Amino acid sequence: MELCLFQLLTNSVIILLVIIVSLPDASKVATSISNLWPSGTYGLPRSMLGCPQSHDFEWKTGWRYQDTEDSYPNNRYSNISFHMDTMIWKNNLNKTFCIKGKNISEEKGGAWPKGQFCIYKKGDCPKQLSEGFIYWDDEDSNNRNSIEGTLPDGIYNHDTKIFFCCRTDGNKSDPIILPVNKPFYLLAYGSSECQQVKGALVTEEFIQYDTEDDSSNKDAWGGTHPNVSHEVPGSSTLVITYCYYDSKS
Ligand SMILES: [Ca+2]
Ligand SMILES: [Ca+2]
Ligand SMILES: [Ca+2]
Ligand SMILES: [Ca+2]
Repeated sequence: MELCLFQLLTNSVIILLVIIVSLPDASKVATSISNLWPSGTYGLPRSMLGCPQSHDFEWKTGWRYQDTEDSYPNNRYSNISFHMDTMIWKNNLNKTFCIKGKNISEEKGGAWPKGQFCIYKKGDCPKQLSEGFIYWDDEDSNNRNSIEGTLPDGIYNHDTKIFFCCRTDGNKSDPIILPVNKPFYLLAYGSSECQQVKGALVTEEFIQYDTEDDSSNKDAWGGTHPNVSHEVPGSSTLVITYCYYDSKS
């Protein structure tokens, strides 16, 4: 009888241990719903509410004033929904960026998750993201392009060439995990459809850029770049899709 009781107790202890060991580690769970931005250096469009949150790094900001077409100018944006920290006039625009530098402590953010989206390039593209660019042929006459602060990698003279890093190997409808406690932007890749993000409502927004009307318009894009198209085939007007993410709660 005593032996039986001992056996019972021993079994109970073993079962309890098995349960404890198989319970998820609280710290691991916390990491998997991370509030950390992926490692590396890169940029995002800045929302009207500022840069996304950060822990062990600071977002630097900068802006690019783009002097776009002056003749019958037609810059536009998605006025039903638009949250970018950007001034858009018919003939010019000024957009701002959030640029992530290196983490202050060891990099803990991990890799960008598998998906289909683009971000601005700053230094080397993060792992698994490939590089591309968009070139805007800005106004040729009396061009007043200007810059200030920290910008994505690019060429900022009388025209604008900006480099991007895109991840292309996932499925847009499989939500990826990113910090959603402050709104942020990604750029759409491949089509105007946006990547889904866990816990966030996503809105497709756009900017239509009226680039130089001259017949020698030099608008171009290459490599792995965000979704961009002419407003009308062959027109000197570019449309780019921006994805705005806001927490569901
Ligand atoms: Ca202009
Ligand atoms: Ca030009
Ligand atoms: Ca012009
Ligand atoms: Ca044009």
